[in-house]
Amino acid sequence: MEIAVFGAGSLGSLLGGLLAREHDVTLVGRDPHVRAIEERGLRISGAIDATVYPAARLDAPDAADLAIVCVKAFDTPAAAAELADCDLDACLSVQNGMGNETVLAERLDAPVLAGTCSYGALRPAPGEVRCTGVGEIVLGPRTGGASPLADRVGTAFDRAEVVTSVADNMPTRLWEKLAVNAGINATTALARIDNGSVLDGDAWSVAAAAARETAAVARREGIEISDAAAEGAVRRVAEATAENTSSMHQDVLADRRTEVDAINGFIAERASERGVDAPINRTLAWLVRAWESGQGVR
Ligand code: KPL
Repeated sequence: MEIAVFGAGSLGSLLGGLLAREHDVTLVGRDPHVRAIEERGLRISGAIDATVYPAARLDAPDAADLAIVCVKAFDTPAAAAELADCDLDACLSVQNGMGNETVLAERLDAPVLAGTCSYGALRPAPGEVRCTGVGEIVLGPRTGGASPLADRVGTAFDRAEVVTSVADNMPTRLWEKLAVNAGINATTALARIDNGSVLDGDAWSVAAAAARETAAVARREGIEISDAAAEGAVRRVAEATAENTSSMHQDVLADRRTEVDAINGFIAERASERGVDAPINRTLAWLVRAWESGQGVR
């Protein structure tokens, strides 16, 4: 399969690198990472050890069987505009935050699948990615149900030994992932702690409350997630990725804009539209946005 991975950050590089063990992969990213991959290939270290040689470029290729979008949520409109000129059979969003698939579907002729990822990744240097935890990709039609296309993509991922499940309930999976990100990302970024530390003391009070609020908003949207299930999902992921630095924590350490608008900001906004109280998500969004403004990255 010809696969273009749009967004060669830590997750895009890891996923693209793993898929390159079996498929014809092009990573679309920025220099100096792209130049390093062109010159020396992509080194994968940590839980998986491999050196792979995907193509790497700064802009979208003309065509691909599958585009995998891994850019930050705030870059989705720009990625969609660029991908609109690419001849694609399918697109898969593997991103944090809510609403990315809709933005892509509005711009692209190709069908858009939704995905979530629980692999952990860090990009320590140009041309390198470290797998900090083998997780799972879950993918399926963005509005739920089964589709032969999702099965084909799942089979292609399996062939590359990427742990993958094809799901017929992606809307529920996306809200569960949102609860996990709402609980872990801003809490770890503001307190500068690793994922496992959200299980302790006051950090857990904040993370669990953010997850419960997410479940309450999801239920108003017709997605049945109990408070206990949302809290349990945060706990499971925090345990499984205990030593990881969350993506928002990585952004804060690197003085980059975060995805808070598409995570806690999205929940706070939906909550107020639906008449649900979400003070913890509102506060987390406000604090992270204040940090972004102070750093001049907002
Ligand atoms: O998705 C993640 C992220 O860091 O953005 C989690 C699941 C919290 C893993 O670090």
